[in-house]
Amino acid sequence: MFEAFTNQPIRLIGEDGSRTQPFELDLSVDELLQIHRDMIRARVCDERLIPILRQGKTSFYAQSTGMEATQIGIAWGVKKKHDWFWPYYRDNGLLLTLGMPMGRWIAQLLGSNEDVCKGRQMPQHFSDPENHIASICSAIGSHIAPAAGTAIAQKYLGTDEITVCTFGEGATSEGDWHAGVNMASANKAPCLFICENNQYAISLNVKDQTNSKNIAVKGHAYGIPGFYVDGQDVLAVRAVVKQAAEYIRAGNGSVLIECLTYRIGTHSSSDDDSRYRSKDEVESWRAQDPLVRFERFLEKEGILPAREEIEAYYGSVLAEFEEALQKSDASGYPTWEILFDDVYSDLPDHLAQQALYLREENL
Ligand SMILES: Cc1ncc(C[n+]2csc(CCOP(=O)(O)OP(=O)(O)O)c2C)c(N)n1
Repeated sequence: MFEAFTNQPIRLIGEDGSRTQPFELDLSVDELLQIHRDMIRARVCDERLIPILRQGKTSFYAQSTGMEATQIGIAWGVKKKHDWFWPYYRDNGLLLTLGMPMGRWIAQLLGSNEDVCKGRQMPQHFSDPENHIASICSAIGSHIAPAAGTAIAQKYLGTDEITVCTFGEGATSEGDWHAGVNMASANKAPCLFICENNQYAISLNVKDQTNSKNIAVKGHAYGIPGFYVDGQDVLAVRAVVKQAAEYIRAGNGSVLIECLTYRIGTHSSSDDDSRYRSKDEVESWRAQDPLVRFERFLEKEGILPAREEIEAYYGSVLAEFEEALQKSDASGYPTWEILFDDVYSDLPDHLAQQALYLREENL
């Protein structure tokens, strides 16, 4: 059992890949290797999306390199296609590991005809009802209260689903965050709030974001447990998320988890990070790569695949990416006419007239 409100982040694997404490591994070798592949898949896609952005195929992207242990650990601690998710725009590893097809994500980034929203959401504001992933909200913190509402509905309906809501540490300074966490807690709603603390809200360092010792302690204010976890340790994140999910499913109300991680890339495609952090700092975190740490662990356990096998997997993910990209691009792009679709079952007269006008103008 992990304790809430620890002073140090909960950790199972050290930098060198060895166990920091004795623990029983409740994952098979196949599962451990799948976690490794999930981390690689997230990393490859993230790196591949930068040139896609520079080629102008999409106009916005939020990188997640360095945050794979947090995001893949979360996905492995919950019940996929069962629990419901209110993620945020940087959750690339989470969406892929929850089962959202890569092609569906790429179509959303491109806004092509294959996109479920046909380009009517901002790029990287994905959704995937099939995998219980709600649409991304651009206004920071604005998805916390809807997540609390989802959890209250789950309790009311008597399901054994839980709601998982992720956000950056910047979101915890928004009024919406406090209202939402309070609402979930006061209703003893089955809601798991997870802060992916990557230490910067655009240019603002977490130390200037809050005077609290960390984010997890904010659980005290709402009477819910707050767990402080090493977000570079995929097994620790998965184990704490799993324990919290079981506690919530047993009817104990909400939980807050903070995963301490780092954003290696820039905040978004329109950010110059040299204005607010040093190269040395970025390099020191690059040296604490969660993927490398997990590989060291697998090596110590004697189950790390041969380098050629790992390289082959990188290649297969790249091939999957290129195929999905080409397929999405080839599906074409929506015209203005979709503006009038999917909102009303019977288009009101004034909109029908506007559509007619645009068609006559041959726009
Ligand atoms: C209500 C609101 N205020 C400001 C912004 C502009 N904004 C976009 S992302 C961001 C930083 C969010 O930081 P954090 O929650 O820590 O997540 P991160 O991007 O670091 O993963 C801000 C301030 C916004 N989208 N919404």
